[in-house]
Amino acid sequence: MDVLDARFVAAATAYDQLPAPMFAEVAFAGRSNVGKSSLINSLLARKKLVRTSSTPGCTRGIHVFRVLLRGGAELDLVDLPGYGYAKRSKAERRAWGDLIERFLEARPGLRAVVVIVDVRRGLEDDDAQLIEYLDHLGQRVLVVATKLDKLPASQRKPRLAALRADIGRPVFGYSAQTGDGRDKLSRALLRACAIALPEPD
Ligand SMILES: Nc1nc2c(ncn2[C@@H]2O[C@H](COP(=O)(O)OP(=O)(O)O)[C@@H](O)[C@H]2O)c(=O)[nH]1
Ligand SMILES: [Mg+2]
Repeated sequence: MDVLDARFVAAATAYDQLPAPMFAEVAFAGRSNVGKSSLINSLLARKKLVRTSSTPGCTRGIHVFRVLLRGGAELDLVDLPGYGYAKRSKAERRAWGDLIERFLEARPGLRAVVVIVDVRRGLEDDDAQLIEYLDHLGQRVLVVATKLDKLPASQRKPRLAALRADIGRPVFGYSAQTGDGRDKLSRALLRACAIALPEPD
C-alpha cells in the first residue's frame, strides 16, 4: 500500500459517533491482544498511528483511520474493539456486541472484514462465530494469521497450510514485526475496495 497520508479520524463508543460513511471501509476484528492495531500500523507503514498495547482489552471503541493512497484513492481502515477479554462485565460485553453488530450491518461502504487470529492458536470459538455471522451478512471475510515471526521459519508454511485446511478458506500469513505478508494482504484489501492496483514497474 503506497500511503501518502494516514490519520486518525474518529473514536466511537456509540454508533452515532461514527463519521458518515464517505469512502470504502475495511474493518479489522479479532480477540483482544491478537495484534489488530499492530497489523494496521504495519499495513500503513506507520509506527504509532494506532496505539498498541501489551495490556489486553484496552481498545474500547471503534477507531477510524483515513488513508490517502498514491494515485488519489482514499479509504477508511476501522479498528474494531477486541473480543474475548474475560475481565469485562456482561453489560459491557453486550454494549460492544451491539455496537459491532450495528457497524457490520449498517455501513454501506464496508468492503471487507479482516478477521485476525494468532497463527499459533488458530481459529477459536468466537472467531468462528464472527465468521459465520459475516457469512450470514454476505460480508467479505479475509482471515489473517498474524505473529508469524513467533513460529520457527520451518513451521510457518506447514502451519498456514494446516490452518487453511482447518478453516476451509484462504488464510493470509502475516507478521507486523517483520512485514511478512504485507504486500499480499494490501493487494487483497485494495482489490476488495475496487481500488486499482499500482502498475508493476
Ligand atoms: N512478535 C510479534 N508481536 C506482535 C505482532 N503483532 C502484535 N504483536 C504484539 O502483540 C501485542 C498486542 O498487539 P496489539 O496490536 O495492541 O493488539 P490488539 O489488541 O489486537 O490491537 C503487542 O505487544 C504487540 O507488540 C507480530 O506480528 N509479531
Ligand atoms: Mg488494539
